[in-house]
Amino acid sequence: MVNNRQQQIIQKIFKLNNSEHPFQCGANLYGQAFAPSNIALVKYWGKSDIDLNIPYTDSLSISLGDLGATTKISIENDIQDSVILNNNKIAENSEFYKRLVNYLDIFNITSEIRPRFKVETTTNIPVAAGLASSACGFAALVLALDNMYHWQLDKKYLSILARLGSGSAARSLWQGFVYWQKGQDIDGMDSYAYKISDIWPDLCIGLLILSEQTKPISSREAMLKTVSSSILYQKGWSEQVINDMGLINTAIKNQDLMMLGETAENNALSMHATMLAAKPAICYSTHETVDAMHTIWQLRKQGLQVYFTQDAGPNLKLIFSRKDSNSIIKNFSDIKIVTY
Ligand code: 2P0
Repeated sequence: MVNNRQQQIIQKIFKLNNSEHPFQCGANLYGQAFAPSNIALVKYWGKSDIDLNIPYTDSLSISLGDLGATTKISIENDIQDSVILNNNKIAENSEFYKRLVNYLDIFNITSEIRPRFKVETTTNIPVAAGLASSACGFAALVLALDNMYHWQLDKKYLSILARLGSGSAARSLWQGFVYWQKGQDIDGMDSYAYKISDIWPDLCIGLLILSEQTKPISSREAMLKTVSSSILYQKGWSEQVINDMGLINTAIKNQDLMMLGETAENNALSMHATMLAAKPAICYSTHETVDAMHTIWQLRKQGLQVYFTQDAGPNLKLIFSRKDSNSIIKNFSDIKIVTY
């Protein structure tokens, strides 16, 4: 179902850009783009506006280099869109298909029938890593549309458009450290992300896949339940984010691994604490997750500077220094280290 408030955003952006309607601009035969996946060091958790994906708090992420999604979009000569993910055609009755088609529908701000599209996406993220594939997916789609229709939109507007698909997609348009400001406007026109700095050369991220079980609850659903029922969230999360944001910004400025790692780890654990305090409790950690946390804390006691962050799933992302890569691999043989 097309949401009018989302369409008002599209209208505003194209008016500000002095452009015609999104699908009435002259089109190339196809558009193509890559967007990196990102992981938050200060998490986005909870929406003040569910329709517009406006978050309650700011968030800050690090992008994952060449791990992400590449999307190609072209006109489909058919009565419906086709969606292909990693060479598999997606069924039209699946939630994934419906979410993508609904997203394309919001760009159709005229009364005419919009063109039908073929959307082909390939991802190179380890399938079970729980690496917010919706983030790089919607970011790559927006960039591919911009490329196909020559919108030439400012990245701030592309970030807003990506946000309408998935909140964390607002941050997937840049490499490096990216800041998503929640904004003040009730129409969401100032809720967008921007790059704050490059990743410092010595910093490493490792993906530790611990469980391939499907998630017990989607992050979208889990956010809603946490906001409505967790007193820890209601009384503490905003303050936690304000405090952590100050620390992470200082850590980035000073390239201080200990400050960055300790703050990101505490932020992730606090986010999960808000979920554990929801009614009923939401717990993404498995016993493998908890065992890995204890291993990391033990290694730290022994002098290895390694920290973790955890998103809406059981897997961990490790934060460490490049010079310690061999020690990390020795302790976590299956780890995938992101290269920049
Ligand atoms: C983040 N996560 O900041 C947080 C931390 C998961 C845990 O953003 O409903 O897929 O599409 O806006 O962006 C995952 O949630 O949710 C997420 P929607 P999204 O990365």
